[in-house]
Amino acid sequence: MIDLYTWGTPNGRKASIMLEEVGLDYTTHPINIMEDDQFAPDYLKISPNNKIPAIVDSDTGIAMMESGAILMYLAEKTGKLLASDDAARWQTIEWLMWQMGGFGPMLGQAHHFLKFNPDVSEYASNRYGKETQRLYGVLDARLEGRDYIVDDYSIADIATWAWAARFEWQQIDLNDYPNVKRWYVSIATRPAVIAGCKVPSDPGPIPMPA
Ligand SMILES: N[C@@H](CCC(=O)N[C@@H](CS)C(=O)NCC(=O)O)C(=O)O
Repeated sequence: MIDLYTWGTPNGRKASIMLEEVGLDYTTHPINIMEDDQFAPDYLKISPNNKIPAIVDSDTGIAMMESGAILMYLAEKTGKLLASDDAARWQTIEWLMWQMGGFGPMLGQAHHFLKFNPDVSEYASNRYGKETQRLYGVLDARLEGRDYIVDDYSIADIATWAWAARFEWQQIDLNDYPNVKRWYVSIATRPAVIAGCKVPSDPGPIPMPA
């Protein structure tokens, strides 16, 4: 049994989509980051960086923060969504790290400077807007001639898709990135993705490109 501590954000959804995909039983504990639940002393024992998501695995006693590590942990635990042969395994980890180091943090800044505070700094809006477009271009090139980021659907797709699902906030028209659009739509219709996006509460339909 897994205890999942989460909120309805891209990083949180990586964990809930993964739990739905691998079919593990889990209990959801909402951590309302708008009300500072992430700073509660009890939560810090599980997630010392004050962020969601986090998990506790009662089978092993392991508590874990950081969505990328959680995806790798659950993949190893279940033998799913992380290839076992060396080349595909390392490519999956490579693209997961690309998401964790670039496609997540930069798009997160785009949310601040394109959606929530578009007038506070022209420099920041330009910087994160352009970097977001560049990263979508990198993803589009990677997906040329491929169904998924590596060979089969994997934790790299889950991690990246969860951020692409906020394309509207990032002022991205997926029609400008046709390979990303095809990949995005195919993942958006997976039952586990639809279920994982309703954790901890249902925000309504997954955004779809025009
Ligand atoms: N690198 C971390 C980032 C986690 C993160 O930034 N979580 C956000 C929600 S998406 C959060 O908890 N924000 C609350 C805050 O910043 O106080 C991960 O991938 O798990």
